[in-house]
Amino acid sequence: MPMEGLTRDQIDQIQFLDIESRLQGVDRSWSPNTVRVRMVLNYKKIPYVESYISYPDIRAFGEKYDLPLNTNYDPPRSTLPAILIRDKQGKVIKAMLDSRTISELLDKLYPDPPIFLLPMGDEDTSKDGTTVTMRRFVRLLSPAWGAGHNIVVPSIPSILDPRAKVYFVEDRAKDDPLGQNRSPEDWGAENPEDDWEPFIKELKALAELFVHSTESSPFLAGDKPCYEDFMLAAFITWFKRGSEANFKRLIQAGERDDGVNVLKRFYEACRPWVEGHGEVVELKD
Ligand SMILES: N[C@@H](CCC(=O)N[C@@H](CS)C(=O)NCC(=O)O)C(=O)O
Repeated sequence: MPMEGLTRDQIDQIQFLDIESRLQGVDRSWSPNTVRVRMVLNYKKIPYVESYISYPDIRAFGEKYDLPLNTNYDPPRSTLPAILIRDKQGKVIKAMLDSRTISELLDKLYPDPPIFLLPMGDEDTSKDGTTVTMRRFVRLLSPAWGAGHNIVVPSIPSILDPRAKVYFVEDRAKDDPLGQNRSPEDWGAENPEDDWEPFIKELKALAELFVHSTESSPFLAGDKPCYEDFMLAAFITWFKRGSEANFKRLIQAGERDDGVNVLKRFYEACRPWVEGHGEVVELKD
């Protein structure tokens, strides 16, 4: 399987692999990692087909295509999203996982419109000091992700297909924040406000990145979305798919002093790319 030097004219089909759920239609896709790649494909208008894999089958998929393991897990394991790229003979000429690695490849193959727009560094580089940098964004998203974990993860088992639910509940019990092997369904604090209060604090800090948002310029870098917007929109989608009530409360944190909700505006602007779907095909050899 050639890894380097892939060109667009070699590509006959891109197949996007997402995680199965029991939700239907545009709601079927829910993962904060897979939705990012979906957004890249949709924003760049890259033709693709898609297939869904249930959690317990991800491992066999990874083995079949000899995908590198995701070392963030202990022990390392195969994860989604993944893509398979086929040539005109239907042969898989590239198989890869990891949302950022996939997005970088897609950006190289389909550079227009570009998605890596944010400058890297911490410093504010714009004249008015409002430029969002990649590091600044990640420094704000990470704690929000951590603080929201015990709110969103308990909502996930109920949206999974039955086999995936069993797998997920058993597997994630090992990560019980109290170390008691509890099902993730039980991870929420006894008083939900104990989870929400710190989460809202982090969300408000994130929402400050949109302080200069306008109707025509609702994204982190202004009027054009970038990869970090996709990270944030996918994160919000995770909450939405798990629980509409959680989503509504999360979005409330985006209310600015002038009454404009910058997170609502942002998410609405991202929705076409969150909800766009390729033709669903069976996973074949
Ligand atoms: N850094 C990876 C993370 C991917 C990841 O952790 N995916 C999870 C689902 S959201 C997964 O596939 N887990 C498989 C499992 O737990 O067995 C990426 O961005 O693609």
